[in-house]
Amino acid sequence: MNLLEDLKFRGLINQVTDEEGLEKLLAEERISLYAGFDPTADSLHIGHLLPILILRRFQLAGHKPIALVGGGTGLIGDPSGKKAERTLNSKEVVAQWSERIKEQLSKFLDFEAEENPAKVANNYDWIGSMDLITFLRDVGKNFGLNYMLAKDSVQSRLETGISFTEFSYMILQSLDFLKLYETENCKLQIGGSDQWGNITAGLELIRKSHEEAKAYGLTVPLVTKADGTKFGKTEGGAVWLDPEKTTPYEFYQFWINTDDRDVIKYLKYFTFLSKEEILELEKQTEEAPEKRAAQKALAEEMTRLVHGEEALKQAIHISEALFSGNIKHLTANEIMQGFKDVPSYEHESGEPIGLVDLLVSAKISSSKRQSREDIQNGAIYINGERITALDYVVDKKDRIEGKFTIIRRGKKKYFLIKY
Ligand code: 383
Repeated sequence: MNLLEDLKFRGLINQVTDEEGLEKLLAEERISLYAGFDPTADSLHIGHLLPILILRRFQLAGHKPIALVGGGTGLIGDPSGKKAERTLNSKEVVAQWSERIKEQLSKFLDFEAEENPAKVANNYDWIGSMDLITFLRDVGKNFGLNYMLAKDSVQSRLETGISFTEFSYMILQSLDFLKLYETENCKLQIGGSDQWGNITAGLELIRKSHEEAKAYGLTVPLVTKADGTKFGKTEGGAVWLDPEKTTPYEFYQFWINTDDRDVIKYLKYFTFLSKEEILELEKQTEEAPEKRAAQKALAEEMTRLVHGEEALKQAIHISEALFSGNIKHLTANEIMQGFKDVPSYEHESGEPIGLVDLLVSAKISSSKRQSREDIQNGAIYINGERITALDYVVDKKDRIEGKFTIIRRGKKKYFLIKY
């Protein structure tokens, strides 16, 4: 299967400017292509993954990907797909976020590849130093007001309001495409479906600047969920690629929880499993959905891809321990990930403390009487082991790596005692 056929099988193509032309080009040459990412936070999230992985798919097929960090455009704010004007972040903050995002992007691409090494670029390098007269004379002249006003990103904001700043954004992104076309012979820009307007504006600019030029745009679909809720959000908010913000365990859990109706689509979108492997998992999901083979494969592939083999092993270890209640063998690091959101109590003195008292202080049981009842009923577990002795004293021996004691009340309610 060639690259475009594979992308089609995976349902990854939303729109292409000239599919036949692109197919021919890809068969003839090793091309450079790019996708842009604005530093609007200190990390990318899974909403950014599809285009990043498309860059990788192109690289695996022999082409040269350029990941562009919008250090300049991030200071302006893309109105595409946004209902309201953005608040501006300071230059220092955007510069700092640009660095982190550049590092994250780099993990997915190969900079050492002999024939087709990846590149990263930052549009602050050319936008940051451009003077106003040059911008208005050399760039702005190519954009008709009617053309700009007709764009979805502008139309959808005419009622609610859009500043001149955000209105101008498409010109900057177009300039990037032209710049990369001229300096890197970059002939294709990819992005999410929200980027179609900006990408085609860039193609216009390239056409106007170079008569014979032929460049292309391709967008990936918006990832949807069968239950109608927004993809990539959990109760805790966005699912980040930064392990400090979303732990590998949480990341793994996010994918494991995929609905049967979505899981095959996500395997196609996000993983590098082959068509045959995916079709096999599809069959297994139809025949034995309760085994969740497809969800497991998805969670494994994604966690390995984003966080690496070691983090994947930990995530599986934590998931199995929490599922079985047998948590004795978790390391402190694994506990921190797995119990990030459970209620915790700091036992400041660190002195030995009677279990009855501890349950009350940590608000695990509502009173001493309740606390005794809970223990006698066999509802209390320390590090996975049931404790029924009323005179049990919690001390050093109960601390995992000297840092935590995990108390469970009933089937599923976990509490973390920190020292
Ligand atoms: C900036 C300069 C360029 C080309 C692109 C850009 C960024 C672009 C944008 N993209 C989104 C972002 O940065 O705002 N104007 O958060 C998202 N992308 C990708 C994809 C997506 C888009 O980074 O659909 C989701 O991830 O295109 O919303 O020269």
